[in-house]
Parts: sequence; C-alpha cells; structure tokens
Amino acid sequence: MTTTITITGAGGQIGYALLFRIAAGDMLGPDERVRLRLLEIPQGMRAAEGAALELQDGAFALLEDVEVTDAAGTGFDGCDIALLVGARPRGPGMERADLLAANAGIFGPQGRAIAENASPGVRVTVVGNPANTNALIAAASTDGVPAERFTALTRLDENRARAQLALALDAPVASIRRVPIWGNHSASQFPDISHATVDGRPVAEALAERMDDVPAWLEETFIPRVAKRGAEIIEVRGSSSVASAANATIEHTRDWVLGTDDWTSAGVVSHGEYGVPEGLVSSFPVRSVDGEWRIVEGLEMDAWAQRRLDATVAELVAEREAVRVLGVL
Ligand code: NAX
Repeated sequence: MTTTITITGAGGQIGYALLFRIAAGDMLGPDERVRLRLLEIPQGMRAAEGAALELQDGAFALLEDVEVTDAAGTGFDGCDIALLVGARPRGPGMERADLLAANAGIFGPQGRAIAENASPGVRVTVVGNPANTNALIAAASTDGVPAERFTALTRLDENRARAQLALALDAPVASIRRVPIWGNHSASQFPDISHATVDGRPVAEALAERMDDVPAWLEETFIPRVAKRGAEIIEVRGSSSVASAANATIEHTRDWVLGTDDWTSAGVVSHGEYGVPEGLVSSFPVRSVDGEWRIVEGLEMDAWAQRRLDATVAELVAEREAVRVLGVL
C-alpha cells in the first residue's frame, strides 16, 4: 500500500527533520510505501526542492514519489495524512491578535484546500503554532471533513514531561507512563502526574520517597520546566526545538494510524469532556482505537488539578474569541 503525506513548511527546520524519517518508514512502518507532497510558500520553495533532491539521494526503498509545490490544491491532492508545520512565527512587536490573524490566513485556506482535495479519511496533525487554535481554524473551515480529523501536537510536551520524571526518579523513560498534557500547547499547559506510573507504581509515591514536598516540586520545578522547555532549548541551542518536535509529530501520527496500548496526549476536538467547552481543540489523555482518538474519560481531578485545567482552557477560550472577533469562525 502507499500513503500520501503532505508536509507544509517542508523547507523549514522541522520539515527537514521529518522528511527523512518518514521516508525511512519511522512513521508508518517498514511495509508502507509513501508519496510525499512538500507544500511551501514561494520563499521556501528552494529549500524544499533541495530537501527533495536529498530525498532522492537517500534512495529510500519505501519512497515512491516526491512533489514540491506552492499550490495548496496540488499539495493536498489525494492526501491521506497532512502534517501542517508551516506557520507564521511571531515577529518583533507582533501582538497575539496579529499572530492569530496571520495564522488564520494560513490555516483557514489550508482547511478548505484539504476538504476539496484530500482523501475522505484524511488525518491532519497541526504542528505550527498556535497549534490548538490553528487546528480549530482549519477544522472550522472545512465542509464535510469531521472536526475529529484535525488534531494539534502536544506529544512533545508529554515526552518532555516523561523525560523530566525519569530524571527525577532516576528511572528509564520507558518505565514512565500515563502523563497526560491537558489544554493548550503553551506555557499554560497542565502536565498531570496524578495518574502517572513508574514501572506500574504511582509516580507520586516514588517522588515522595525522594523529596519532602512533592506539591511544591510540581508547582515550582516540574510544571514550569516542561511548559517552558521550548524557551530553554532556544536559550541553550540558539534555535527552537526541531528534531524532538519532528520525533513527536511522527509518534503522534503513527499512534493515530496504528493504535496505542496505553494513554498518550493529543490536542483533539472537545465534545464537553471534563467541562472543556465543546468545539475547542484541547489536549486530553487519549487512546487511539481503530484509527480514531478516544478521550480517556472518568478520571478524578482534585481541586488543584481542576484549577490548572480551567486556567489553560480559559486561554483556549480567549484564543477562540480573538479569532471570532476577526470573523474567522
Ligand atoms: P521554520 O521557520 O524553520 O519553517 C517554517 C516553514 O514554513 C518555512 O519554510 C516557511 O517558508 C513555511 N511556511 C510558512 N507559511 C507557510 C504556508 N502558508 N504554507 C506552507 N509553508 C509555509 O520553522 P520550524 O522550526 O520548522 O517550526 C515550524 C512551526 O512549528 C512553528 O510554528 C513552531 O512554532 C512550531 N512548533 C510547534 C511545536 C509543537 O509542539 N506543537 C514544537 C516545535 C515548534 O516550536
């Protein structure tokens, strides 16, 4: 079988880190052939064309075809999976409303182009920031494609959270499970350890053996470290997260297609679960079953966790309002 994958912003940094791993079979496995559509804006075309030349030079057995274009109709033609990476970054002096407006001008038309050209079962993973609201805009701009087909990437945040817990507990990262991210992919996000386990036992219990005040560590160290990790990477590396973001994009999309054996996190459309207003694209604990994300329901939340969730959801509501004022929704 062959899957057609469209990558927007393919000439950018994350695009460059994604393409070769997809061609090597890291996303859909060693038996699935892939056809890549690299969608760029005119200024990004040369970089994307260069990446396409390198893809040829990789001689990947699974790579059937690569096309580079700046026309959305061609880019999304027959697309089964769309990775929406290209976005307008915040420029100097740019207000949040300007950023939302600029991105609405990208994700609205791309949503429409997906509805008109992609395959009926298309799956969309939005990486470009502000990812949740960009996914909401794209979903709202389509006729006929269910909103559930549009998701936002929060897997990188979850991976960061699991890695920080592994360090704190001196445990292998693979032994840490069930660390969902709630809400927005932003500094307001809530990485939640209430249900997390390390080798099957509660993380909270294991942390309490190593520190006196677990709640203070969560509030003052763990949550800010995870939520602001992007800024830390920029400070140390001099450039934003790239390979880790591409890795998370691959894991998110692979799990959506192939299924999960436990919880993970994804920004998905709310139907009112946990009091999150219907229609928002919020991160939740999810499982992937039969090719669809299902929100893990019925989890207990104490008052502190509820306050954290409410705060990040309030930010998503404010972003939706800002976009509504622009007349986009
Ligand atoms: P780059 O600036 O390296 O690349 C972006 C590319 O997108 C450029 O080549 C540009 O020409 C292209 N582009 C811009 N508008 C486009 C459009 N309308 N159609 C097609 N292509 C378009 O950024 P990069 O480091 O690759 O980051 C891409 C996006 O990922 C940014 O918005 C960034 O904020 C976001 N991130 C999201 C993360 C997440 O976890 N959700 C984490 C990493 C990253 O910060």
